[in-house]
Amino acid sequence: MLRFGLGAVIESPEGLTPLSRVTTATYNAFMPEQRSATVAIVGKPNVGKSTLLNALVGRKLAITSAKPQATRLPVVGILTTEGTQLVFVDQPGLMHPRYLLQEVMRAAAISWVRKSDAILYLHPGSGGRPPRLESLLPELGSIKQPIAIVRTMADRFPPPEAVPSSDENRPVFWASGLTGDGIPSILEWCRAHAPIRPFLYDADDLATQPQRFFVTEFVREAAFEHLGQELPYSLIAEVDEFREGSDPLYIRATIYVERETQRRMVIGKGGKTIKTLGEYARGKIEELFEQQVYLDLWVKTLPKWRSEPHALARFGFSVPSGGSA
Ligand SMILES: Nc1nc2c(ncn2[C@@H]2O[C@H](COP(=O)(O)OP(=O)(O)OP(=O)(O)O)[C@@H](O)[C@H]2O)c(=O)[nH]1
Ligand SMILES: [Mg+2]
Repeated sequence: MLRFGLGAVIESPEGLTPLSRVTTATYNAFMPEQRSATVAIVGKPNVGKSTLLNALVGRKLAITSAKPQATRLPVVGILTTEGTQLVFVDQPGLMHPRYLLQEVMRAAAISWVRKSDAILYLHPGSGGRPPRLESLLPELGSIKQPIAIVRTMADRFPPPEAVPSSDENRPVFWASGLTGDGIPSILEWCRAHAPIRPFLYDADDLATQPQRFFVTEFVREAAFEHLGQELPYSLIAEVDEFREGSDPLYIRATIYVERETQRRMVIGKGGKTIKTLGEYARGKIEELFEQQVYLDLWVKTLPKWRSEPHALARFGFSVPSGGSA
C-alpha cells in the first residue's frame, strides 16, 4: 500500500518536517546513521522536470505534457534507499509571469530552491549550452547549494562526442526520463550531497501531498492531453467528495473554467469530452492509488480565477497577503 501525506506539513529551516514526525536527538540516537536531502528540480517550462521526477522515484506522481506550464504546484516525490532519503521537489517552470497564477508559481519554485540542499538544473540535450541558473533566478543572487546540470531527453538528443563532464564547475549528466538512462548517476550525485541527518519522512513514504491533490492533477493532465491549445490553462479542478473506504473509491470532483463557452467545450457534444477526460484521469488515479475508482466529474465556471487571490488560495496556492507574489 502506498503512503501519501496528510496534506499537513510544517515548514522548517532544514526543509519539510511532516506533522506526525518529531526529529529529536532521542529519535536519532536509536537509528543507524541516516542521510536525507531535499533536492529541487528546476529549469525552464517543458524541459522534462516532471518526467524526471517520476523516473527518479519510479512512480508517476507528477503530471507531464507536451504543452508547457503543466506543473503549477511543486510536486514532492520521496525515494529512500541505502540509508539515504531523497526528497525530490518538481517545480513549475521558471518564466516571466504574466498573471497572478504565474507569479505565485514562480514564487513557489524560488522558495523551494532557497530551502533545498541540492539542485538539479534541467536543460534539454538540444539547444546548446544552458544559461547560468542564476540568470533565471535574479531574485536569489548567488546560489550556495550544489547544482548539477541535467541535459534531458538524451534519447532524442544524445550527448555530442566530446561532452564536457562539468560546466562552470557544475557536473553535467545526460539523462532520459523516458528510458531511465542516466538516472542512476543522478541518484548517486544526490546521495553524495545528502547531509547526515534523520529521514524527513517515514522510510516507506512516497509522497507528501494528499490523495486529493493527485486526483486534481490527473484531471488536469487529462485536459492537457485532450483539450485544445489554450483551454487547459484556464482550467483547474477541485475534489468535492472523497469517500474514504468505499470500493470502488468514490470521488466527486469539479472542473472549473473561466467562461461559459469553455464549460461547453469541456463537456462536449452529448457529454463526450467530459467522459473522455474522466476515463483518462480515472485510469491514472487507479494506477497510483492501486485501487478501483469511480470518478464523478462536473464542470462549472469561475471567472478570472487565475488572477483572483481568493480563488488561488482556495486551490492550494500560497498567495502572499496583498495578492501579489
Ligand atoms: N523523448 C523524451 N521526451 C521527454 C523526456 N522528458 C520529457 N519528455 C517530454 O517532454 C514534454 C515535457 O515534459 P514535462 O516532464 O512535462 O516537462 P516539465 O519541465 O515538467 O514542464 P512544465 O511542468 O510545463 O514546466 C513531455 O511531452 C514529455 O513526454 C525525455 O527524456 N525524452
Ligand atoms: Mg512539469
